[in-house]
Amino acid sequence: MPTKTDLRDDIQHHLKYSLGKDAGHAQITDWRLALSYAIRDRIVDPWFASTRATYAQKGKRVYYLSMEFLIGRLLEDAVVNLGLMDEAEAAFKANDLSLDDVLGDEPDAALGNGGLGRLAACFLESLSTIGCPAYGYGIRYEHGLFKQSFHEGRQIESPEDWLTQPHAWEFERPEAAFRIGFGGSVEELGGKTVWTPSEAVIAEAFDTPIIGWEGRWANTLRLWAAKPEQVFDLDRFNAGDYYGAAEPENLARTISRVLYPDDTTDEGKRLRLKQEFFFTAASLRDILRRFESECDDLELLPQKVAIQLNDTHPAIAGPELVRLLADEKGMPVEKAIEIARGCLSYTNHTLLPEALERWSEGLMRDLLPRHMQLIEEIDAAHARENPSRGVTMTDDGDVLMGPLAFAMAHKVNGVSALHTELMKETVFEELHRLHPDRIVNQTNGVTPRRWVLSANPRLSALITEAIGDGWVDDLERLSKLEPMADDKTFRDAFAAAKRANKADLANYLGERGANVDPDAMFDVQIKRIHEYKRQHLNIIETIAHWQEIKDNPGAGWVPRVKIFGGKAAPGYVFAKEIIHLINAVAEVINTDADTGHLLKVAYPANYNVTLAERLIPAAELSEQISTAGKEASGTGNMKFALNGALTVGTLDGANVEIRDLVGADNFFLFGMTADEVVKRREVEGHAQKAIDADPRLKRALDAIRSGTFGPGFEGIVDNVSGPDYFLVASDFTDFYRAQREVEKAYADQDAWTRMAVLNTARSGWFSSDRTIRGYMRDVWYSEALAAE
Ligand code: GPQ
Repeated sequence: MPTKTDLRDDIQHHLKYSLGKDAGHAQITDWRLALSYAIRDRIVDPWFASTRATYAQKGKRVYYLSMEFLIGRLLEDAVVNLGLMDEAEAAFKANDLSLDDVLGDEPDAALGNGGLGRLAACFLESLSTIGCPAYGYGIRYEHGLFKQSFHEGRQIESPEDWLTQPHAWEFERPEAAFRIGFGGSVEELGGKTVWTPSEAVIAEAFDTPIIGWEGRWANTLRLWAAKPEQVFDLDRFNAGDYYGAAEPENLARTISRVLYPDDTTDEGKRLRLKQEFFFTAASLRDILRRFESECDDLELLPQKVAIQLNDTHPAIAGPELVRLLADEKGMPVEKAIEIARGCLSYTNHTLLPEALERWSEGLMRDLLPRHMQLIEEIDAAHARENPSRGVTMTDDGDVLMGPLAFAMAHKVNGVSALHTELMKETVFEELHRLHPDRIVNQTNGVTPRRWVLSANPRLSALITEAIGDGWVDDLERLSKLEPMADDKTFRDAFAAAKRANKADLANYLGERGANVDPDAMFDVQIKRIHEYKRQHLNIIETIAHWQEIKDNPGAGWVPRVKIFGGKAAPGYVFAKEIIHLINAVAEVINTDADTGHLLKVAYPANYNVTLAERLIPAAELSEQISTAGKEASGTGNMKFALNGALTVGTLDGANVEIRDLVGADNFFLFGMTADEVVKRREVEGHAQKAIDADPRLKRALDAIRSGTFGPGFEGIVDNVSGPDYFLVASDFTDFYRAQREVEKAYADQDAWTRMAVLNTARSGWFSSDRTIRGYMRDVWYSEALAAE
């Protein structure tokens, strides 16, 4: 270990020698980069120590393959986990700078869309905190998730550009590169199957260390960038064809150019399949190389290697690993399937039919001819082992990636208890019957280091004062707060922390043109915009409530701020109409002099991880209102409960477990159950019946249709009063009732605070440390290590 140096000196050193600036001329970004390098220096030794410990122990490594890692900012996480907040603050104070401004300069690494990508990021942090030897593998997108702005209330997308500034955390590894082929043909040569691709790109590694709590352990996030085999075509350049000369480079780089902005829909693009194969194939090659550097018996692979497929996006890992073992290492195909299955496991994140990946056999054969053959062999082998059940990996000319991932995995997991049961009853019913031990549940979790400790310093200080700091990596210790729910002094301090967070948020929103009263109830729905998540139920209820207030403004209403945040996939027309409607309603309600002091709607643009870190600590009511059976788990719901917000929600995803833990009295339940939803859809004219039975709903829909909020919203009204697949109309009446219960409860502030304390005290189970331990025990069969 190098001798410990002073953080302030190291910042100055990097400012001068890494950035070439003196303090007098340094911009905020220079300071931020100087701090990042100084912190990175402190991560490298524990990182090396972890790697050495892993090699020395020759144990099992976990590989988490994910198309998305929604990591957000890294600097604050690293400073917090190394316990250097105070030192960093002091270092900048000496230069008349605030640490908050420096930390706030970092762009979000938005290499993901939503919950699935953020879960991967929480898992990386927990893997390091626990000391489980692990690698995250993904794509180094040049452009992450698009930026959102609003023009006349409509979503406008613009490209995200996080790499325009130097990315301080990564180490480029030009020596760690693999050639990844596409297309071409397959031949039998001397008893061997040989795939000769017709095109190829180079996958080059970039490593980011991920430091765990107290710097005890650090793992690696390895992201692949696509590079051309040949930088440019010299012949074409010399002939004056400058565009043509650059073509090979452009084509190759396209693969890692941009994150697909779709969330839970399958856009079915050739480039997407290329991206999936690109990073999966590079990762598998890297994994085999590392294995072979330690061991020459490939049959031992499952003892040393656990590969988790984050949804089906990397499901081509099944056939690719079989291909590597069989075609390249000479193992019989059936044996290769068995070995591959011993390594692979698969997490399912959705049951929505439109999100279950399928690729046409034609495309698959064209792009990955050998893999298409192997998929057929895997399918045939599965049918031989399980005769007469009619399970197949193909349907109507498409390869079904869910069944393929299932067949190639030794464990398949759902992400909440309800979702796991529904997997068994619906999409994987037949496969589950054949393999009754394969599906297991691992309810999602979130890292308390980011989502409580650093996002909510006021609450964290209060918790630590009350029960010590052991909760940070043993979150179930929050249960020690339970008795304090009955302690008035503690409740007052808890309420004061929330009030201060709300004041901060009110300032932030005010600077962006939304003036809100920090004493009103802060009611928050933040997530991707999707019909099943039902932001339109929320805004229609808001309209109905506004109409009631307007009828009788003096009736003692509880003032409320309805806060929305979220992006819609650029091609998702209905979701974009919902965004437009929310903004249009905000425009009318926020300028209504009769109701302005009682009801406001705020929709800050460009919701991302950093904005979530602002909103969640200030939230009092968490909206988790998806149609039951549709939200696989949710993870925002857990962050809110931990930060002392009460939930208004349906019995969907992990809401069910949240309610079980925090207690039915501390949760506002409404709506149909998953079973009732299925039955309700059978009722003819269900939407119209619900509207006829509830004059408030009818009046709200009439207001939208008649243009109270401007023209162009017929699509939403027609849907809600017609097919209404997501049962907005049928759940409206109960939602409206639940919201009035919320207000009744909020009117007694002290009783509300008691419920909020109980939410925090009883949510410790939702730490992603618990989730990771579950995977280690039930799926990966791996052990934690300690660095030297
Ligand atoms: N999820 Cl399939 C995504 O964020 N993107 C996706 O493409 C799919 C799922 C979410 C899911 O909707 C949430 O309910 C989960 O909490 C989350 O994955 C993590 O499991």
